[in-house]
Amino acid sequence: MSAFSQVAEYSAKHPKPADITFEYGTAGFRTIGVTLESTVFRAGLLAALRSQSKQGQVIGVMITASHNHERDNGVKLVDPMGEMLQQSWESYCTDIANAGSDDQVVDILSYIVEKEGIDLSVRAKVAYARDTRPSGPLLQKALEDGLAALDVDAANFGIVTTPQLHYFVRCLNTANSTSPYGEPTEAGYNKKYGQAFLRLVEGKPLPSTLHIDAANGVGAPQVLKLAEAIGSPYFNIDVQNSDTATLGKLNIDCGADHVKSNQRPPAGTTLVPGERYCSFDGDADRIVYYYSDDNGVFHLLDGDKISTLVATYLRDLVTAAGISDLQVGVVQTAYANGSSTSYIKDTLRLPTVFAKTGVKNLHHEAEKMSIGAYFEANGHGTVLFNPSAVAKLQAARPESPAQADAINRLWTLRDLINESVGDAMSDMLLVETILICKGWTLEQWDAAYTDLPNCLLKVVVNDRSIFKTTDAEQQLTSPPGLQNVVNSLVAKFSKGRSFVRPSGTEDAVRVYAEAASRSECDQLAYAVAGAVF
Ligand code: 16G
Ligand code: ZN
Repeated sequence: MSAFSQVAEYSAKHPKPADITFEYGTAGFRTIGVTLESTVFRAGLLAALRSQSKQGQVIGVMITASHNHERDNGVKLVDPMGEMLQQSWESYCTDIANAGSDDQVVDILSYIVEKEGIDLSVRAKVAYARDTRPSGPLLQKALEDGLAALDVDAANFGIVTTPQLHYFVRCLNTANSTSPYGEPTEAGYNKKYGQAFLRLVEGKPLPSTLHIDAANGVGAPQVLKLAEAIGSPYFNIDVQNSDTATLGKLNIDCGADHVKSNQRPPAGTTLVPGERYCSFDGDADRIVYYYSDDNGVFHLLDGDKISTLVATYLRDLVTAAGISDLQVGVVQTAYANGSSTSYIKDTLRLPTVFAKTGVKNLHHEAEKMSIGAYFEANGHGTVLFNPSAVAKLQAARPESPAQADAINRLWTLRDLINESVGDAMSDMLLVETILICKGWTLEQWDAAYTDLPNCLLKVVVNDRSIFKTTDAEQQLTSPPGLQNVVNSLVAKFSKGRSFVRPSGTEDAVRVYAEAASRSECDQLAYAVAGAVF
């Protein structure tokens, strides 16, 4: 019996909509949820082959559309260390998702087996989960059919955050290694991160209740479980927008994307000066903080502010540890506010590089650094310690109690950080730890630098594929001549900067602009958008 003998029969239960072309984009497939049945079924088949190509290591499949509308859904594959699927496999995903017939699905599987030299006798293992979206159960069933068609050893992790699934995958694949990542359960996740937090804050509770906007998504129940594991009085939180049961509420007028994009609090939240607020997105892999000053002015602490806070803390710890050749670096995207980049370069004196938008791109750049902090301005990011940094920490011989303490803290921080992917809950604990250790309010954190006024516009064009970029999306190479027009517009404004890039998730082009004043920034953005249109 051929390994694929059951595939066509199962595939027939999940026919591809004839009129849709699917693409494995920046964060996997993402579109209207109910149209994704065939795609998710086929993603299950590919996850099986990917696992076999990785000698039976566990591959993850997450069904989510993150911050997007509740009617949308998506699916992405997670590689063995919890990182995004290797880029060379993305085209296989796109090809199989668009196969026109069940037989063609089988042909593509056979082609991949041949091309990748896959040993089909290896038992495939897949771990999967989903968020709270209404189309989730339907898509989960399609996925389970895909896994059944290839007789995969499958583990359902239920309704969890995207970073929790990434964490489970890494735990499962390191379970028998010399450095297991943790227990692959929700309780194991809460224990690992909660205990690291408690060790770092040394018995100091949060200075005041932290108000968390959970976007009416999966972060709501999960952060409550985390807080319970940490225990009172150490982690007092108030979770708002926690209604995952009522249809139509997910990400609507709330959540990290709403707060960052509109630069205002979630609808219905009146900020009290002196209180602390943060927002997750719908699958809890992004976080932003914010507060109101005494004059009622809203202040956003976005991914750039988080990365500078974290990089400063790590740099100071490395210095205190007396490890001279351990370098902290920062990875940003073109969306990083110009003030943050200047602050990292000129004040912190840390190396910084730019990567293309999308977590996988930042992650790969951060891997090249000893300790690499990467954050998108939208609040998605984490910190990676590469093997050489780990070896240096291991070899470090403290010459004073202060050095011993700093080395110990760096080790414990590694346990607090979800290195597999950006994680709102782990990042929240990291920020809270640093603020407690420094005795800082959000206002004190915010004082490091002042963001330049900035603006992001979406321009719907006939064909976004003609927009091609280089230099981490900061320059256009196509359409010809457009970059020169952008340059001449930028030159007219004080501290002006602008770039144009095609979206990786929507059929549109994005225009970003910043300048010395709000009115200059808006003028620049609309002038560039006009040139694009
Ligand atoms: C995806 C990315 C996010 C990025 C966004 C850009 C992941 C997990 N998510 O949501 O990091 O900021 O796409 O969207 O990589 P855009 O290309 O439509 O502007
Ligand atoms: Zn997300």
